[in-house]
Amino acid sequence: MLMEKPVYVDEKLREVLSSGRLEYRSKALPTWCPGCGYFAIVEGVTAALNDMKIPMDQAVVLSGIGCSSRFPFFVNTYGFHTLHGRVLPVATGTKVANESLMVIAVGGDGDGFAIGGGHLSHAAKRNVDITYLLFDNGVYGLTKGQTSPLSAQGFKTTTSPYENPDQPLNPLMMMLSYGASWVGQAYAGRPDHLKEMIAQAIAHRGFSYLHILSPCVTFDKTNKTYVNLGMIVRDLPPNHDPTHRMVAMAQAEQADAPALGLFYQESRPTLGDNLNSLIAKAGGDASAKPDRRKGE
Ligand SMILES: Cc1ncc(C[n+]2csc(CCOP(=O)(O)OP(=O)(O)O)c2C)c(N)n1
Ligand code: SF4
Repeated sequence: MLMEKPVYVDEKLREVLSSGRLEYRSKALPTWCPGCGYFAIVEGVTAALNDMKIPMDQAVVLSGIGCSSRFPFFVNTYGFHTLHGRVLPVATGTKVANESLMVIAVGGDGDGFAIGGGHLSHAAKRNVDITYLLFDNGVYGLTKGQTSPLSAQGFKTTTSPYENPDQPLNPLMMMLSYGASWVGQAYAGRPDHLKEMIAQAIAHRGFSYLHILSPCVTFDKTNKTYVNLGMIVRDLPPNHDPTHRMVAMAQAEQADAPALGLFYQESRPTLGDNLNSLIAKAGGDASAKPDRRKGE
């Protein structure tokens, strides 16, 4: 039987150092708990930016509030740690103010689907040309383990010792019905695939929603753990057609066996395109807009 080659630390270190992706990491070391899935996401984002050769001064990483939202501190791009649940309006404003920026919004499932839930539909339907990376650990990590709208029914947490009575939202179904033009899912326990999905999401022109399953090793010992997720995640079927929303929804419905990959993609005008059309209709010249990068 063929054994998989073990990964040696010094080999891995050489590979990381020579890849150039550490340039995309800031000097601040992540403050996350050892084993948190978020380490794989910062690796994925920096590796994707490096592979895509996106200059650091053309990228901005924005976040809400939460363990996940500490993210901008750890990458060497422009960044802004905004208010709890408000990353999408800030990301929308950032993109409208400076179309040349590559905007990545990040945050937790509490940030995105509880306090920030009202913003999801608008960013998706307007097709703002940004990438939204949603870190789903199914719990409020920063505030020490309360349930989130994505917590499983029956999950016992610090503030629901008699079990969470609510059924979770289905985030992929929501984003598909809101009109997100790119919808995918990845898992922090599959870092190579995660990096590929982040790169695809960034490359898409329009609103990209990447749902990332990511264990909280401190406040969830029973539910979305590496062991449990590792047993239930699956690849999308090889013949999955990402141009059909209903086909994507059928996959999203199978939430007990989360599929990884690109669920849905369509090409349609972005918010920026539509605003430029409005400017033209009003007799203006969109190309005469000030170029922020030149300080105009
Ligand atoms: C307006 C407001 N309400 C509540 C809080 C407290 N708070 C901070 S982070 C957070 C939830 C964090 O959970 P999540 O977004 O899932 O991120 P995680 O910490 O799990 O990465 C809450 C409720 C806050 N900072 N601001
Ligand atoms: S509390 Fe949970 S989400 Fe927060 S850093 Fe620790 S493991 Fe990660």
